[in-house]
Amino acid sequence: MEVKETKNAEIRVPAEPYEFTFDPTRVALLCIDFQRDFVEAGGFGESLGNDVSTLRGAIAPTRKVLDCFREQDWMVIHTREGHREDLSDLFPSKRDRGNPTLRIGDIGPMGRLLTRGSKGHDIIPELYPIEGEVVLDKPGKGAFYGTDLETILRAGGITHLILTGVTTEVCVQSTAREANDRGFDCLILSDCTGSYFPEFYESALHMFKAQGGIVGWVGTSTDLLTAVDAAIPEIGESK
Ligand code: TIU
Repeated sequence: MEVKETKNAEIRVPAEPYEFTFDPTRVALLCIDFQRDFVEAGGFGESLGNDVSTLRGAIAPTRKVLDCFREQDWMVIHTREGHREDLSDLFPSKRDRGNPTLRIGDIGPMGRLLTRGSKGHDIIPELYPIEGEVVLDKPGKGAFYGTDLETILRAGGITHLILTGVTTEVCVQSTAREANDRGFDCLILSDCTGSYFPEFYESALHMFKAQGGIVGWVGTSTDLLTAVDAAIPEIGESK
């Protein structure tokens, strides 16, 4: 007799350094800091001297993964780096680092840089959260630092994380390391993350997967979506 796959089937994704497997009831998608301030002109990223166009390639593939998670009703968490309007949670060391022309809290073309409530601080329209998704404000680079992310994940029974976001070697890397130390298995999708520095993007991905996956696994959105499709055929049928 043919055994039908169920929603609880293990999903197996080709990845490096080896296959990443997860129980779909225990997985969450992290969309890290897809904010106008990093991805669009006139924001915090540009104020640091960066070419923000280098990040835009990550948006379309992340949208496909987001659509898949929404369709499956799997947990989605969006993070936003930024600070309270009174800047009471902003360390002087972070405000003054690099002596930029515009600092966090100063007014730029999209409002106050990296300040909650400003246009620049918000998530880009292409990946905008919908009702039921977690939006997590964080004052640091890692998404676990100074937030209730770990509580949310543990309460939801989450053990496996799919990581997308910007920038690869800053907030994504910090978050992956924090997650790894807390016992979460992380798959970083290489086409769903971006850096202002191509060499840092490459190095960060190498570091994740080196030494048998010392921080986590690296894969692609296509391989993830194909694996989900194969394990849960109704995804394809409902499109
Ligand atoms: N500057 C840089 O590459 N990144 C950040 O400041 N924050 C995040 O990565 N979100």
